[in-house]
Amino acid sequence: MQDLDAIVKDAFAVFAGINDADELEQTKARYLGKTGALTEQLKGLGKLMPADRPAMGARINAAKDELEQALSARREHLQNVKLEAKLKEESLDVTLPGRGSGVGGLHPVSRTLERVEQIFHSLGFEVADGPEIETDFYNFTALNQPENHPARSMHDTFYLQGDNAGGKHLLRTHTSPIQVRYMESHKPPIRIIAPGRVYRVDSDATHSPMFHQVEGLWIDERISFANLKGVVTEFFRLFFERDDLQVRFRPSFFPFTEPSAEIDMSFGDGWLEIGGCGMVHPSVLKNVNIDSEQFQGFAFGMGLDRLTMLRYGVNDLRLFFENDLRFLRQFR
Ligand code: 2NL
Repeated sequence: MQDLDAIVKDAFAVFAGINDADELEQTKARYLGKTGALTEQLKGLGKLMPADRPAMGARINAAKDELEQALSARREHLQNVKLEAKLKEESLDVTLPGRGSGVGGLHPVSRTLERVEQIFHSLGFEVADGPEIETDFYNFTALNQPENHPARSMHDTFYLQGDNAGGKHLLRTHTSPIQVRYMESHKPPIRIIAPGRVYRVDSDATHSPMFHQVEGLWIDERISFANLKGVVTEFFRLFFERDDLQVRFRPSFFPFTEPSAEIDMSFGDGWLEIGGCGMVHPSVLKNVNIDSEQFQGFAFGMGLDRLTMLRYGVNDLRLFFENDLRFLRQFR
């Protein structure tokens, strides 16, 4: 049988050398566990003469107490060391100045939108809104878009999955459906702009799958192509703050207008295409129950992102959608 004093001495030395709390608890078992050294001593009591058992039992229990005390002391020591290390690591300088809260600002495209709305408001236009998820009817059919037109294909338009029963749903490809809905629920005279996000399957330096458009619509009894040119020209002169800015119409085609034109504005020595327009097609008016004999009007459309690029001299459309603060901060 190992000498009790030797066991205690050995345990003290071992405990003192342990620097990890878990390891300390595991080592405890070597002395006080089911098969630990002191436990073995207790089991050996039965082999002693009955008269010797009480004294030996008392000595073993005293040794157990000593070990428990040594363990507690080591535990506390390790805890203190750990706490010291943690406090040191988390030391914080309460005298440092606060970080403050950063001042945000409007996105450049939002600034353009506000400017566009303000200008058209000054020309008597209201701002209309509508859903970004549209039906085939409001996005295409009501706008006189033929059933087999390539814009209606999955290559060009984002269709939503799994709801073909009640008519296809899609992400609107232009803001015209806002105007179709408005014409359905309002009688002429109608004078609105319809700005918003639109979606097309397209992505490169000049095309983003999501971009911003603003369309305009003026319907009344005597609205002419001359009114269209006047409004569009006045808008661009106000927007770019240039009284000498020229606007030119080039013949074009859209299914929803007749006649149709591309809008060019003077830019340096040349011309720049900046939008499209035309007189609202009688079939479109018929689709929203407006009498095309009594009423007529014009519509136009342009890209808000493009307007923003021109106004601020930004050369890559993707910068607007990357949320890089180094870019956005320049517009605060
Ligand atoms: C472009 C061309 C255009 C329209 C949009 C329109 C809307 C209704 C009826 C008729 Cl409800 N027309 N919108 C008309 C002509 C051109 O946009 O280049 N957009 C970026």
